[in-house]
This record gives sequence, C-alpha cells and structure tokens, in this order.
Amino acid sequence: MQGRIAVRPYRGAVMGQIIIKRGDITKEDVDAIVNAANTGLKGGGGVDGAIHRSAGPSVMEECRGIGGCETGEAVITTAGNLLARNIIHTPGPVWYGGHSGESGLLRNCYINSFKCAIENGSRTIAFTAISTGIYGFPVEEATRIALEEGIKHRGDFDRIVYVCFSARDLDVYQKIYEELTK
Ligand code: AR6
Repeated sequence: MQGRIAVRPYRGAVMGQIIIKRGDITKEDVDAIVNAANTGLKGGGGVDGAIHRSAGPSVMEECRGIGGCETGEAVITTAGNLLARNIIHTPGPVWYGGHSGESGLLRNCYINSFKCAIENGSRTIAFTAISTGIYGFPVEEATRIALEEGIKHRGDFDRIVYVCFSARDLDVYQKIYEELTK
C-alpha cells in the first residue's frame, strides 16, 4: 500500500510490529486509538473533532462524565461508532517555545497512553501526532519522542500504528524511525 511501511517485527512475526502509515486515524481497526484531546475533554478541531464526529455523541457523554484530564495524562472511553474498541484521550502540551517543559509533557502523553492501553488489555494501538497541529509542537522533536516511546513499548503490543495525516509527516516519521533503529 502506498505510503505504508511495516517495519521490523520484534520477537517473532506477530508481536511488536511498528507501522508508520499515512491515513485517517478514525478508520483504524485497532483496540485503542489515541486522541490529541484538550484538558477539558470538550472536543474541538483537528483530530479530536474528527474522532468525536465519527464516534458519535456517546463518547462526548463519557468525556463529560470524566470531567477533564491534565496535560500529559490519559483517560479511556469506549469508541462509539468507530471500528476501534476504545479511545484514549490525552491532552498534549501547547508549544510555548520549548522552555516550559513541553518535551517532558509530550513524553508523558505517550507513556501514560501506553500504560492506559496495557491496563485495559489493548494489544493494538494507533497514535496521531499529538500536539503537532493546533498546539504547535515542532514535528521532528515530537516524532522523536513518539517513536522513542513506541520502540520502548513495542514488546507490550502486537501492533503500534503511527497514523500520519500529511505526506510530510510520513517522511519525518520514516526518517526518524530509521535513525533510531539503525
Ligand atoms: N487522522 C490522523 N491525524 C489527524 C487527523 C485524522 N483524522 N486530523 C488531524 N490529524 P491536532 P493538537 C493530525 O491539531 O496539536 C483540538 O481542538 C494533524 O495533522 O488535532 O494536539 C483539541 O481539542 C496533526 O498532525 O492536535 C485541542 O484543543 C495531529 O493530528 C487541540 O486541538 C494533531 O493535530 C489539540 O491540538
């Protein structure tokens, strides 16, 4: 498939696959998709808006019940009309120039999303590029964090999918993955 690489299976053919592809995360058939949310869990634009539109109102209702989520933390809901079983909502940091702990907070998004997925029995998980849209986090630095944590956690999953929305993001993910695994 165009723009898709399935890279180096880890510990056998099934476990620990990292897949980098271009696409729309709302279409992913995985146990959990990870939403780039806001701390109010109120929905919004970007991928958050797309996920809520496709999932339907039950997910927003669950989010309302949860009430909110701190930056870098993660909460889980069901996934309404989506193919995925669950949605993990994690608010990424807003980029203020890099001296406000943004990198550590973004890393926490990935660590806590993986933790939440493991606790809920997910074997397959898909991520979008958290914080790199409306929140302005530089794509290269964000990608390095996303992939470093994916590589650390690959043994806990059958499949970790990074869904890139643009061709440019796909190039960056592929380049940085090569760098990190060469
Ligand atoms: N599938 C995959 N990726 C997507 C999709 C999609 N359907 N749509 C957008 N992206 P953003 P943030 C990519 O702005 O920067 C919302 O209003 C997009 O190209 O969605 O964390 C929330 O409510 C980019 O690569 O999230 C928050 O208020 C990535 O998703 C705020 O935006 C993240 O971009 C969060 O901003």
